[in-house]
Order: sequence, then structure tokens, then C-alpha cells
Amino acid sequence: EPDAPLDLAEAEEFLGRCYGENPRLGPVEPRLARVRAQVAATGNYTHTPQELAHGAKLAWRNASRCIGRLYWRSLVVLDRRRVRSAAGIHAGAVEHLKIASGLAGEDARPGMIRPVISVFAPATPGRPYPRIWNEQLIRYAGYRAPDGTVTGDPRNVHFTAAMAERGWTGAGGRFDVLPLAIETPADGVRLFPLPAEAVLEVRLRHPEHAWFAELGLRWNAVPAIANMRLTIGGLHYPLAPFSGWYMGTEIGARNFADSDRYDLLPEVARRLGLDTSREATLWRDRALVELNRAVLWSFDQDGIKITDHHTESARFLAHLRAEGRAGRDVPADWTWIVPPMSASATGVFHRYYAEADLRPNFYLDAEARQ
Ligand code: HEM
Ligand code: NRG
Repeated sequence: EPDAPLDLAEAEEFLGRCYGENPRLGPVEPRLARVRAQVAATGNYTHTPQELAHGAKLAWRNASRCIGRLYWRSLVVLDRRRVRSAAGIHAGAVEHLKIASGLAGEDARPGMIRPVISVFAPATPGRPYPRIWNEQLIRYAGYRAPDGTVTGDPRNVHFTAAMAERGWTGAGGRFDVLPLAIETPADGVRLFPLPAEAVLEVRLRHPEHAWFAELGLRWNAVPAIANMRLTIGGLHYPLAPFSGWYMGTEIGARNFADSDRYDLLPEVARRLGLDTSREATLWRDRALVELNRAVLWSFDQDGIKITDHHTESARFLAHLRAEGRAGRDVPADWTWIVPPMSASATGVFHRYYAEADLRPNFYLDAEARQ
């Protein structure tokens, strides 16, 4: 797709929507005339900063797997289109994390997490473009021992091994932050460690069980997806990392609970003294609840923004109503919107959604070679 020639109809549709939704940008007709002329002459066009900002917000609004879309207007869009070197991309990623975590920027407060996207240069058809190999800016290494056991996050075993082959040596712990692997046409792939001060983390403990802290669990505060392509008005931005805040279940019901991730339910159940001899005691469910309480409580104690699945579900339903009043459908994917625990106790479970692939949007390209 990034190699296809520009789709002028998609550009026109986007511009019509962008200027239609933002009267302060003035009439769209003169802009359409300039874009048509630019495309006729060069085969391409460039977004104004305002078009880029609104386009990124529309991509979020159209992300049918995202339950957090009520806040789509508040997205902070960092225009990094002129940054092309690996070192510049690394610096941009570090700045992104600091601004998103509330560690930098205007009236910042650590833990006051803001939704942010950093948009780097668009792809030019037929030319190689920079990208980040990491799935997210912050991920924990996973090390597989000869006996098959994994220390760290099993999801990242393959990526960790690829980094080791390129000369990175991890400490061998359960929560080692992986380096950024940045590929540019000029320099090939280069690895950059993330400075510790850009990685806000929370140590997990439980409001009632003191032993929980002894598990030594921690997680990063900012989920920043780095491998999705942003498509706006026929232009492709292959490097446009974005981040919001976590919904607790992402950490407590998936990252820590999935049997192919940290797989902590058996250990938590044992420490809780539950009867794990039969499934029917629902020890897994009880362990899930306490694990998720620990996640939400620890973030909250540290003043780091996070939401629970009940609150986020209600906000998403409010978003559906607000968009309905604005005369817009909200495309949504039930299988992703419904939280991974206590599904039927949330409002989003009890209805169906329109499914549509609206643009602008985010797309996952084939994995970069690792
Ligand atoms: C997916 C919540 C911000 C775009 C998700 C998921 C959740 C979520 C729970 C499902 C993730 C999973 O199951 O692995 C939130 C919350 C936000 C937020 C609470 C707080 C502000 C954002 C922002 C963007 C965004 C800022 C983009 C600008 C997406 C996309 C997906 C997604 C594209 C699908 C990812 C994929 O296909 O793997 N979000 N989100 N979200 N979100 Fe959000
Ligand atoms: N489940 C993943 C993160 C996916 C995106 N979630 C968000 N996005 N909250 C994980 O790391 O657990 N966001 O932009 O806030």
C-alpha cells in the first residue's frame, strides 16, 4: 500500500471531511484545487499541520478496536515529518514518552498521561522509509533458557533474540526494557537503549495482601504502539507511534494472566490460598480479580492515570451517543471492544456494533524482518 500511487479520490474525501468538520480552516474548494494541481504535477501532496492533526484524530476515531475513543479530540499531535535520521527518530521517541507520561511539556505532572502521536515522514512510493521494528516503544525482554522456560515476557522472545544477535545484551531479568530498533535507508538498523528517565513504571502491590509486592511485578505506564501505519487522505505514515493510557485489564487480565505471557494465575491463586484442585472452585477467576485490583490500586497510589473496564465501557457508550448526535456511525469490533474479564458486567457486551473500515485509520503492516 505505501508503494501504491496516490489515490486522489481518498485525498479529496479526506479534505472534504477535514474542512467540513473544522470551519475555522476556511472553505475546502481552494485547497482541493491546489492539491489537484500538486498531484497532477508531482503525483503527490503534502498535508498542512492542521490537516495532519485532524487526520490523526480521525484515525483514532475510526479505530474500531479501541474502547478509548471518547477522547479522540484531545490527541496531542507532534509533527516530526522533517526528522529522518535514526538518532533524530530515537530522540523523538524519547520526547514522545516524556510528554505522554507527563514528564515534559507544558504544565506537566508525572503520571498525568496524555494521548500523543508522533508523526514522522510520509512514505514516498518506490522509496525506502524509516521505521521502528518494536511493536511498542516500551516492551520487556523475554529470554528462553535451553530447558524451554522463559524469563520475562514470552511475547518478546523472538524480538529479544534478534536484538541479542545484533549485539544487545540484556540483564536477564523479568522486566528489562528492550532497546529501540530503528531502521533508516541511510543507516540500516541501529539499536538505541531507552533512557530510564523516559520509562515511567509502577511497582505492583495489593491493597490488602502485603505478600503481593514480593512477587516483584511492575509494568510501564504508557502503552505506545510503534508498528502501525497511519493512513490519511491517501498518504501513508509508516512511522507514527501513538499512545494513551492503560485500561487495567490489558495488564492484569492479559499481560500478566495469559498462559503464553507472564502466566501468573497459578502463583497468585496459591498465595491467596485457593483450592486449585478443581476448575469449579473458580480459582482462576478469583486470582484474576485480585491481580486486576493490584494493577488499578498501584497505579492509583502512584498518581498514574489508568482506567478500569467498567468506567471505560460506560465512556465508550457515551462516545457512541455523542457521535450519534453528531450524525456519525461509530465502527466497532465487538471482539476487541468487550473487556477480557467480567464481560457481561459491562455495558459494551450487551449490544452489537456497525463494522466498517473507515479512513483515516491505523493498519498493521507485515512484520519487519527481525
Ligand atoms: C486498541 C484502550 C488511546 C488507537 C485499544 C485496546 C484498548 C484501548 C483496551 C485493545 C487493546 C488490546 O486488546 O490489546 C485505549 C485507552 C486509551 C487509548 C484506554 C486512552 C486514551 C488510543 C490512542 C490511539 C488508539 C491515543 C491512537 C491515536 C488504538 C488502536 C487499537 C487500539 C489502533 C487497535 C490496536 C491493534 O489493532 O493492535 N485501545 N486506547 N488508542 N487503540 Fe486505543
Ligand atoms: N494491550 C496492549 C496495548 C494495546 C493498546 N492499548 C492502549 N492504547 N491502551 C498492552 O500493552 O497491554 N493506547 O494507545 O492507549
